[in-house]
Amino acid sequence: MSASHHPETGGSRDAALASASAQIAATSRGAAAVRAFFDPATSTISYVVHDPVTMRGAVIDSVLDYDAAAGRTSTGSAQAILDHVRGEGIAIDWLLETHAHADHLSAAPWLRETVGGQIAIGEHIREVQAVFGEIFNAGADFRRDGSDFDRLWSDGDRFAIGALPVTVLHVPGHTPACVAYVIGGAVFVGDTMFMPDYGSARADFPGGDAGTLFRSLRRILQLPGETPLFMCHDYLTEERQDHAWETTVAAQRTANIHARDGISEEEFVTRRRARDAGLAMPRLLLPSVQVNMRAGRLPPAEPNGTVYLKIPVDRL
Ligand SMILES: N[C@@H](CCC(=O)N[C@@H](CS)C(=O)NCC(=O)O)C(=O)O
Ligand SMILES: [Fe+2]
Repeated sequence: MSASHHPETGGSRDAALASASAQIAATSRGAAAVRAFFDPATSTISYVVHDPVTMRGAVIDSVLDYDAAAGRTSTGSAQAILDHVRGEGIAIDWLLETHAHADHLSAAPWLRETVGGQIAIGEHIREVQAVFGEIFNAGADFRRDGSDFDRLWSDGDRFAIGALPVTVLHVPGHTPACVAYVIGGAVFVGDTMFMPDYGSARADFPGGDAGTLFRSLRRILQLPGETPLFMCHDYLTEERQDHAWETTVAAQRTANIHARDGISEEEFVTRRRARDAGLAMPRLLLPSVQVNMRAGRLPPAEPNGTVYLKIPVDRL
């Protein structure tokens, strides 16, 4: 990654951001069809985005349902995505992950089998694989070079979904590998910011960093004010009991409780660290990470044909 692409440098020398801004300005409103799928078990929002002209599409951050007590996976959430894709007649080219999720298993491999598409994530997934490969004592058969994924993105990478241009922004902080997808005129922000009244994602996972998260989040907020932003989670607030996942750059700059205009990096970091100190680990952290670091595939079955997930004791 060149210095001019690095999120920390920001400002006018940020070529990837300039490219994303130009793309947004050149895209007519509503060019991308967006359908959201809310998973109540993990408060995750998955998206199907497609180009209504060519009917090519992408799935972002799909969920494989997991009953931790029973050790059982199921595909109700992913089936809803599949039904939408088939019902609309969308040809899926991409199964996009914003990061290696720590709270749910990805359904990307199941969707790859059923609707097709290539599984893609940010190139810094290698750092996540190195850290968690060691924590899970994953052994030599676990490849830590990102090659379990079909495609790894660098900051500023561009591709297309049908006629919709896409720019990838590396937005680390919540995890080292987080990316945001600028698709046509909208941004799928992953776990960077949440709705204005909830603020931001936690930054206390291995490889996470609050200052880095602040710079990533503020980088996205340099995009044009009217740009729609789609969240990856919504956990509600005391005042708001209806789930919401869409806002704009301008709304975040005015009202985000952690990172609106005028809040310094130092203030953000102090507040973020204080909040993170009181958060419990996500309920599905251990099952999720050991699966998602393998691009959503389960570990290999043991000789009796059963797949086992590991629980590292007293490690986290
Ligand atoms: N209670 C949820 C929490 C999940 C969680 O920690 N989510 C991350 C994103 S992966 C986060 O940033 N949470 C912010 C917060 O809980 O305030 C669970 O157990 O799944
Ligand atoms: Fe996350």
